[in-house]
Amino acid sequence: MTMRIDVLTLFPAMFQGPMTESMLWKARDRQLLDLRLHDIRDFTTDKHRTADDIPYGGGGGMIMKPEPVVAAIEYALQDAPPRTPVILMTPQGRVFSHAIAKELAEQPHLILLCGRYEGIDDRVRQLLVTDEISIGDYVLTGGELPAMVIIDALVRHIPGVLGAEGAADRDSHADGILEAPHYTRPPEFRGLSVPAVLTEGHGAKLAQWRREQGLRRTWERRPDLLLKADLTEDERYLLGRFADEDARRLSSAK
Ligand code: 4G0
Repeated sequence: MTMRIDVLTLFPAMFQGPMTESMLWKARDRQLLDLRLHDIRDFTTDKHRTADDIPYGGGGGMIMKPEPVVAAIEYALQDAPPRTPVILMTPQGRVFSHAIAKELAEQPHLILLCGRYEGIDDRVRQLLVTDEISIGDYVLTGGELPAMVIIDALVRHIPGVLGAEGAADRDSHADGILEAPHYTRPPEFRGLSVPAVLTEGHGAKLAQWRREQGLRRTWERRPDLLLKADLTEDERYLLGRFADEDARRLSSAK
Protein backbone atom coordinates (compact mmCIF):
# COMPACT_ATOMS: atom_id res chain seq x y z
CA MET A 1 0.00 0.00 0.00
CA THR A 2 1.33 3.42 -0.98
CA MET A 3 1.17 6.23 1.52
CA ARG A 4 0.40 9.61 -0.03
CA ILE A 5 1.67 12.83 1.51
CA ASP A 6 0.79 16.25 0.07
CA VAL A 7 3.03 19.07 1.33
CA LEU A 8 1.75 22.63 0.99
CA THR A 9 4.55 25.21 1.15
CA LEU A 10 5.82 28.51 -0.24
CA PHE A 11 9.27 26.87 -0.61
CA PRO A 12 8.92 23.49 -2.36
CA ALA A 13 12.60 23.66 -3.46
CA MET A 14 13.65 23.21 0.20
CA PHE A 15 12.47 19.58 -0.08
CA GLN A 16 14.63 18.70 -3.08
CA GLY A 17 17.76 17.53 -1.25
CA PRO A 18 16.37 15.61 1.76
CA MET A 19 13.49 13.96 -0.12
CA THR A 20 15.70 12.60 -2.92
CA GLU A 21 18.35 10.99 -0.69
CA SER A 22 18.74 7.51 0.81
CA MET A 23 15.78 5.97 2.59
CA LEU A 24 13.19 8.50 1.48
CA TRP A 25 14.21 8.02 -2.11
CA LYS A 26 14.09 4.23 -1.69
CA ALA A 27 10.55 4.53 -0.29
CA ARG A 28 9.47 6.63 -3.27
CA ASP A 29 11.30 4.43 -5.76
CA ARG A 30 9.56 1.33 -4.37
CA GLN A 31 6.24 3.18 -4.54
CA LEU A 32 5.71 2.95 -0.80
CA LEU A 33 5.61 6.76 -0.61
CA ASP A 34 3.80 9.08 -3.02
CA LEU A 35 5.11 12.51 -1.99
CA ARG A 36 3.55 15.51 -3.74
CA LEU A 37 4.84 19.06 -3.26
CA HIS A 38 2.57 22.03 -3.91
CA ASP A 39 3.64 25.67 -4.10
CA ILE A 40 1.00 27.71 -2.23
CA ARG A 41 1.90 30.68 -4.45
CA ASP A 42 0.42 28.78 -7.42
CA PHE A 43 -2.97 29.17 -5.70
CA THR A 44 -2.86 32.98 -5.56
CA THR A 45 -5.05 34.83 -8.07
CA ASP A 46 -3.58 38.37 -8.20
CA LYS A 47 -0.91 39.41 -10.70
CA HIS A 48 1.76 39.82 -7.97
CA ARG A 49 1.03 36.31 -6.58
CA THR A 50 0.65 37.75 -3.06
CA ALA A 51 0.70 35.06 -0.36
CA ASP A 52 1.15 37.23 2.78
CA ASP A 53 -0.09 40.46 4.32
CA ILE A 54 0.34 42.66 7.43
CA PRO A 55 -1.41 41.52 10.63
CA TYR A 56 -4.67 43.17 11.80
CA GLY A 57 -3.99 45.05 15.04
CA GLY A 58 -0.33 45.61 14.13
CA GLY A 59 2.64 43.92 15.77
CA GLY A 60 4.88 43.57 12.75
CA GLY A 61 5.82 40.54 10.69
CA MET A 62 3.76 39.06 7.91
CA ILE A 63 0.86 36.63 8.03
CA MET A 64 -0.03 34.13 5.32
CA LYS A 65 -3.28 35.13 3.61
CA PRO A 66 -6.13 32.63 3.98
CA GLU A 67 -7.36 32.41 0.34
CA PRO A 68 -4.36 30.71 -1.33
CA VAL A 69 -3.76 28.41 1.65
CA VAL A 70 -7.41 27.28 1.71
CA ALA A 71 -7.36 26.79 -2.08
CA ALA A 72 -4.21 24.64 -1.79
CA ILE A 73 -5.70 22.49 1.00
CA GLU A 74 -8.95 22.01 -0.93
CA TYR A 75 -6.97 21.01 -4.01
CA ALA A 76 -5.07 18.34 -2.03
CA LEU A 77 -8.33 17.16 -0.42
CA GLN A 78 -10.05 16.61 -3.81
CA ASP A 79 -9.25 12.92 -4.16
CA ALA A 80 -8.52 12.26 -0.47
CA PRO A 81 -10.36 9.62 1.59
CA PRO A 82 -12.77 10.92 4.28
CA ARG A 83 -11.09 12.15 7.48
CA THR A 84 -7.68 12.69 5.82
CA PRO A 85 -5.58 14.55 8.42
CA VAL A 86 -4.70 18.15 7.54
CA ILE A 87 -1.72 18.83 9.77
CA LEU A 88 -0.38 22.31 10.50
CA MET A 89 3.29 22.49 11.45
CA THR A 90 3.37 24.96 14.34
CA PRO A 91 5.28 25.50 17.60
CA GLN A 92 1.83 25.54 19.24
CA GLY A 93 0.98 21.94 18.28
CA ARG A 94 1.20 18.67 20.20
CA VAL A 95 4.84 17.64 20.51
CA PHE A 96 5.94 15.03 17.96
CA SER A 97 7.12 11.61 19.20
CA HIS A 98 7.76 8.00 18.19
CA ALA A 99 4.13 7.23 19.10
CA ILE A 100 2.78 10.00 16.82
CA ALA A 101 5.07 8.82 13.97
CA LYS A 102 3.58 5.32 14.28
CA GLU A 103 0.03 6.67 14.42
CA LEU A 104 0.52 8.83 11.29
CA ALA A 105 2.20 5.97 9.37
CA GLU A 106 -1.12 4.10 9.52
CA GLN A 107 -2.91 6.75 7.45
CA PRO A 108 -3.20 6.23 3.69
CA HIS A 109 -3.03 9.99 3.04
CA LEU A 110 -1.73 13.04 4.94
CA ILE A 111 -1.69 16.73 4.11
CA LEU A 112 1.11 18.73 5.75
CA LEU A 113 0.76 22.52 5.83
CA CYS A 114 3.97 24.52 6.27
CA GLY A 115 3.56 28.03 7.60
CA ARG A 116 6.08 30.79 7.13
CA TYR A 117 6.56 34.21 8.66
CA GLU A 118 4.77 34.74 11.95
CA GLY A 119 2.03 32.29 11.08
CA ILE A 120 -1.11 31.78 9.04
CA ASP A 121 -4.47 33.59 9.25
CA ASP A 122 -6.21 31.63 12.03
CA ARG A 123 -9.36 31.07 9.96
CA VAL A 124 -7.45 28.45 7.91
CA ARG A 125 -6.93 26.47 11.12
CA GLN A 126 -10.56 26.94 12.19
CA LEU A 127 -11.91 25.82 8.80
CA LEU A 128 -9.69 22.99 7.59
CA VAL A 129 -6.85 22.02 9.95
CA THR A 130 -7.53 18.76 11.85
CA ASP A 131 -4.24 18.41 13.76
CA GLU A 132 -1.34 20.65 14.83
CA ILE A 133 2.14 19.25 15.42
CA SER A 134 5.34 20.79 16.82
CA ILE A 135 8.75 19.12 16.58
CA GLY A 136 9.90 20.82 19.80
CA ASP A 137 9.83 23.99 21.85
CA TYR A 138 11.65 26.37 19.54
CA VAL A 139 10.63 28.64 16.68
CA LEU A 140 11.95 28.16 13.13
CA THR A 141 11.57 30.42 10.10
CA GLY A 142 9.03 28.00 8.63
CA GLY A 143 7.25 24.66 8.92
CA GLU A 144 9.30 23.06 6.09
CA LEU A 145 12.02 21.51 8.26
CA PRO A 146 9.41 20.17 10.76
CA ALA A 147 7.47 18.62 7.82
CA MET A 148 10.65 16.89 6.60
CA VAL A 149 11.38 15.63 10.12
CA ILE A 150 7.88 14.15 10.32
CA ILE A 151 8.06 12.55 6.86
CA ASP A 152 11.43 10.99 7.67
CA ALA A 153 10.29 9.66 11.06
CA LEU A 154 7.05 8.15 9.78
CA VAL A 155 8.36 6.68 6.53
CA ARG A 156 10.55 4.42 8.69
CA HIS A 157 7.31 2.85 9.98
CA ILE A 158 5.87 2.03 6.54
CA PRO A 159 6.26 -1.75 6.09
CA GLY A 160 8.98 -2.53 3.54
CA VAL A 161 10.95 0.71 3.94
CA LEU A 162 13.39 -0.64 6.52
CA GLY A 163 14.89 -4.09 6.09
CA ALA A 164 14.36 -6.61 8.91
CA GLU A 165 17.74 -5.50 10.27
CA GLY A 166 16.52 -1.99 11.02
CA ALA A 167 13.06 -2.81 12.33
CA ALA A 168 11.60 0.44 13.68
CA ASP A 169 10.25 -1.40 16.73
CA ARG A 170 13.79 -1.78 18.02
CA ASP A 171 14.68 1.92 17.77
CA SER A 172 15.61 4.06 20.69
CA HIS A 173 12.23 5.26 22.03
CA ALA A 174 10.28 2.28 20.62
CA ASP A 175 9.80 0.86 24.12
CA GLY A 176 10.68 3.97 26.10
CA ILE A 177 14.27 2.80 26.72
CA LEU A 178 17.38 4.08 24.92
CA GLU A 179 19.51 1.71 22.84
CA ALA A 180 22.81 0.17 23.92
CA PRO A 181 26.04 1.52 22.33
CA HIS A 182 27.07 0.09 18.93
CA TYR A 183 30.52 -0.94 17.67
CA THR A 184 32.04 -2.12 14.40
CA ARG A 185 35.56 -3.08 13.32
CA PRO A 186 38.42 -2.65 14.20
CA PRO A 187 38.35 -4.51 17.56
CA GLU A 188 40.71 -1.92 19.06
CA PHE A 189 40.75 1.77 18.13
CA ARG A 190 43.03 4.37 19.77
CA GLY A 191 43.34 2.26 22.90
CA LEU A 192 39.59 1.59 23.18
CA SER A 193 38.40 -2.03 22.90
CA VAL A 194 35.05 -3.42 21.81
CA PRO A 195 33.30 -4.95 24.87
CA ALA A 196 34.08 -8.69 24.90
CA VAL A 197 30.40 -9.69 25.17
CA LEU A 198 29.85 -8.42 21.58
CA THR A 199 32.47 -10.77 20.10
CA GLU A 200 31.89 -13.89 22.22
CA GLY A 201 28.77 -15.09 20.40
CA HIS A 202 26.79 -15.80 23.60
CA GLY A 203 23.32 -14.72 22.46
CA ALA A 204 21.47 -14.65 25.78
CA LYS A 205 24.32 -12.90 27.56
CA LEU A 206 24.50 -10.31 24.75
CA ALA A 207 20.76 -9.59 24.93
CA GLN A 208 21.05 -9.14 28.70
CA TRP A 209 24.06 -6.79 28.26
CA ARG A 210 22.26 -4.67 25.68
CA ARG A 211 19.20 -4.33 27.88
CA GLU A 212 21.35 -3.34 30.86
CA GLN A 213 23.38 -0.81 28.82
CA GLY A 214 20.21 0.71 27.37
CA LEU A 215 18.64 0.90 30.79
CA ARG A 216 21.80 2.47 32.26
CA ARG A 217 21.89 5.13 29.54
CA THR A 218 18.23 5.87 30.11
CA TRP A 219 18.83 6.15 33.87
CA GLU A 220 21.73 8.54 33.32
CA ARG A 221 20.42 10.65 30.46
CA ARG A 222 16.64 10.42 30.29
CA PRO A 223 15.28 9.32 33.68
CA ASP A 224 11.98 10.99 32.67
CA LEU A 225 11.44 8.13 30.17
CA LEU A 226 11.54 5.52 32.94
CA LEU A 227 8.33 6.86 34.48
CA LYS A 228 6.38 5.69 31.42
CA ALA A 229 8.46 2.63 30.39
CA ASP A 230 6.90 -0.73 31.09
CA LEU A 231 9.68 -2.72 32.73
CA THR A 232 10.12 -6.33 33.72
CA GLU A 233 10.91 -7.32 37.29
CA ASP A 234 14.59 -7.87 36.29
CA GLU A 235 14.79 -4.40 34.81
CA ARG A 236 13.32 -2.85 37.95
CA TYR A 237 15.95 -4.73 39.95
CA LEU A 238 18.69 -3.26 37.70
CA LEU A 239 17.35 0.25 38.24
CA GLY A 240 17.57 -0.39 41.97
CA ARG A 241 21.22 -1.36 41.51
CA PHE A 242 21.96 1.82 39.51
CA ALA A 243 20.36 3.86 42.31
CA ASP A 244 22.54 2.05 44.88
CA GLU A 245 25.68 2.71 42.79
CA ASP A 246 24.78 6.41 42.57
CA ALA A 247 24.18 6.57 46.33
CA ARG A 248 27.52 4.86 47.02
CA ARG A 249 29.35 7.29 44.70
CA LEU A 250 27.70 10.23 46.41
CA SER A 251 28.62 9.13 49.92
CA SER A 252 32.25 8.29 49.00
CA ALA A 253 32.66 11.70 47.32
CA LYS A 254 31.69 13.66 50.46
C1 4G0 B 1 2.95 28.66 12.20
C2 4G0 B 1 6.93 24.81 13.52
C3 4G0 B 1 4.15 28.37 11.54
C4 4G0 B 1 2.96 29.44 13.34
C5 4G0 B 1 6.85 25.93 12.69
C6 4G0 B 1 5.35 29.66 13.16
C7 4G0 B 1 8.71 25.84 14.70
C8 4G0 B 1 7.89 24.77 14.53
C9 4G0 B 1 5.35 28.88 12.03
C10 4G0 B 1 4.16 29.95 13.83
C11 4G0 B 1 7.71 26.99 12.94
C12 4G0 B 1 8.00 23.56 15.43
C13 4G0 B 1 3.00 30.82 15.82
C14 4G0 B 1 5.39 31.35 15.46
C15 4G0 B 1 6.63 28.57 11.34
N1 4G0 B 1 8.63 26.92 13.92
N2 4G0 B 1 8.58 23.72 16.62
N3 4G0 B 1 7.67 28.18 12.25
N4 4G0 B 1 4.17 30.71 15.02
O1 4G0 B 1 7.57 22.48 15.08
